[in-house]
Amino acid sequence: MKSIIQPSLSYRQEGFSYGMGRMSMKREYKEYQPLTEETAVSLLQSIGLFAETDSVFCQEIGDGNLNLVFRVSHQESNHSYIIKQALPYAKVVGTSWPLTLDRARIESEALEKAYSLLPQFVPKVHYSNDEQAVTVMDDLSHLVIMRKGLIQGNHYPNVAKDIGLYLAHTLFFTSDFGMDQQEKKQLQATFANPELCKITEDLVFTDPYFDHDTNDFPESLRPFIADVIWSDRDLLKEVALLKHTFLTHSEALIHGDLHTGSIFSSTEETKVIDPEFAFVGPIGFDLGAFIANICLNYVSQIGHASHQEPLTSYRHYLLTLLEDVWGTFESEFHSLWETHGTDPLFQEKEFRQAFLAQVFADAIGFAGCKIIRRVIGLAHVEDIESIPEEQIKEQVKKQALRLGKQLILTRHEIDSMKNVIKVVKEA
Ligand code: SR1
Ligand code: MG
Repeated sequence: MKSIIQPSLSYRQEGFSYGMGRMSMKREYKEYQPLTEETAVSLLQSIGLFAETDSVFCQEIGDGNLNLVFRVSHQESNHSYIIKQALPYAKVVGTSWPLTLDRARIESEALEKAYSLLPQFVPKVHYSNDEQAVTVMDDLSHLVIMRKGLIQGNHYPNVAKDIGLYLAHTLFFTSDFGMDQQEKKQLQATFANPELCKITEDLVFTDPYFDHDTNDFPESLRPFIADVIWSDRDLLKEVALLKHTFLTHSEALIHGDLHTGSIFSSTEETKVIDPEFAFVGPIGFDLGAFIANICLNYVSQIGHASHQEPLTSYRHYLLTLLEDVWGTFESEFHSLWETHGTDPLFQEKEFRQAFLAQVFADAIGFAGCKIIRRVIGLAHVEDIESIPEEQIKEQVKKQALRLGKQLILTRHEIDSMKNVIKVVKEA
């Protein structure tokens, strides 16, 4: 549904009542209300981002699994904002899956934290309201969701280096290496996110390894999954170790869901969005999410032969993203550690190297789990699901499962991105 809201039609939602402008805001709302295209406009007028006399256009554009997303633009100047509102349930399943509204607070606070460190890599938050689970932020529609760009065969020369920098800074400065260790305990409390963590614990680490009713795969894949995944006891042990790391390693404030659908790109710009799964967790998890989604696109490319560039050449480009993200992350993290380390004992070079080697192994293991969940579990990826030819799609899913499993099982031996790339190519 699209709405053009003329000034004469401007509508004030019962429950929202504000004074003029942001600073004099007076909140008198009573209870949470899902926004409509009309009340979304009214909200932006109430907080002074648009005037009551402005003609604005509003559209609900959310295509994710969980939230409402409105784009509100000024008709004459085309200036626009995004309003994101959490629903009290998981949109992908429906009202039968209640979900905390606190994730909106987590998301806006995580965006603000990242903005304070790296304003070039995240949208600016203009307004947030915890009770209404609303965040108003920059509109990034001039950029493309990276996942969609990769499916079309686009190149983004800066994105992997930008993500490497984003991760090095956000993770270092929220870890016990780069911040006051007493304040970090407070950070853990602020970002306690048990319900969203539980989604990851179940959907990434547990359900895909059993014949669970949240799983979602074609029946034709069942014998393969039963044989290659469910009956491999070594694999189950390694996934259990990774799940335990996810549950217990409170290393830094992580994004928590850094797949290629959470990244906006162009040839010049990179912006990270959607940190509603943020919590203080293992540093390798965000790297693993990025690596997994590049690998998923890599295996899916055989089913998207329509673009200009030859398959081998585009795949080669995708593999350079893996080298760039890790190479940039590792050297920037080391350099921040040398110059901004807060604990003298942790400055020991061999400790730093040992720690980052563990982060690398974790990242590769988490990448394997995230590949497998996108084939067996709930919430798939467009890279694979949009393959038009069913037989190719099934082959790609099998290839992804073999690759995910191999990464998990060999993560302690493949100690460089060059070796990871070998595994990807062999799959
Ligand atoms: C019910 S939420 C399903 C998935 O969507 C999000 O993007 C997360 O990846 C989550 O696991
Ligand atoms: Mg998301």
